[in-house]
Amino acid sequence: MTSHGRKPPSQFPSSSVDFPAIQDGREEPTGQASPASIPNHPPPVRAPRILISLATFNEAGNLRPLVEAIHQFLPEADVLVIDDNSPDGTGRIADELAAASPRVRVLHRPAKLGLGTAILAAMRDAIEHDYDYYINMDADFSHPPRFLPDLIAGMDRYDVMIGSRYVPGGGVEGEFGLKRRFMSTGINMYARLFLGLRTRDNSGSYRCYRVSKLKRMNLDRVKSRGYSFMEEILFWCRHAGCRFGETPILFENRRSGVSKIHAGEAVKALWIIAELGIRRVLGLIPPPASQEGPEDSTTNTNGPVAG
Ligand SMILES: Nc1nc2c(ncn2[C@@H]2O[C@H](COP(=O)(O)OP(=O)(O)O)[C@@H](O)[C@H]2O)c(=O)[nH]1
Ligand SMILES: [Mg+2]
Repeated sequence: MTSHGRKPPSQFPSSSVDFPAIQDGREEPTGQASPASIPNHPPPVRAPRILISLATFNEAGNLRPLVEAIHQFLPEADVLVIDDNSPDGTGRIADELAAASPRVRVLHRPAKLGLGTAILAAMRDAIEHDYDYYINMDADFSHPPRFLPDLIAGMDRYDVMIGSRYVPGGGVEGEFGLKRRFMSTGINMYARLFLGLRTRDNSGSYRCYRVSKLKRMNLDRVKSRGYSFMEEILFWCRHAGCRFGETPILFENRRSGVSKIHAGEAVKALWIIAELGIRRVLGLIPPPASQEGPEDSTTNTNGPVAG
């Protein structure tokens, strides 16, 4: 694997969005401090550092306008494109974007290695470069950038914010074929059942994670390489005591290019989730790397509690 255009992550002096503030040197931005624990000189408050990853395989028609749109909504965010040697030249476009903007970096991988491994690589990058929040988005405009501020806003209460199609106000715009709807509803019920998840949208990848929580998890335990990664990582986040929020999004059909999901991948995903569920029921899941952090309190930020 090679990485091009690597630059140190940027510091954000100011922000156009109403961000939850991060206090330097403190893990959790929220929580009640007792008067005795309030220092005379509180640590400086700064805007959070945000990394957004775009995994790409043949997204040449989408990448450039998507990066522009992201920076319209979150000008301070750094974008990491993870391209798996796309035959359509997406990697070259990513290099051009990185050359033109200090906010864009590219990780080139030699071959199509799966969306899950791309997101894992981005999580490791976020940890390595000390970001506060890490967001993943599909690179086909299915995840409209206008919802980015809502994801960020939920991070003052939650460790993982899910851009959700299945909470009030969320949904799918345009055509959502019966087959796809059935698959999506089915996989979500399946994941809730096997993995004990209580969140509604467990299969979408439009999410924001608190990097300090990712840091405390053992990412080497993640088995999924493809699409079951979305459910599996929620399982491990829950295992690590993350608090979950869901904010409604309107998913859109991809603007350009074609989907890369195929039947073999879907079957593999079902098996990985079932195996993890069986290990969970049999008590064979090792304890989290660190036991710190609050228990799961699954809640929606906009709309009723998910349960
Ligand atoms: N780097 C990388 N990106 C991938 C891979 N498979 C899918 N993607 C990207 O992951 C995102 C979701 O994939 P997509 O084909 O749209 O899946 P769908 O929305 O479920 O149909 C898109 O940005 C794809 O370009 C892969 O193997 N490697
Ligand atoms: Mg898509």
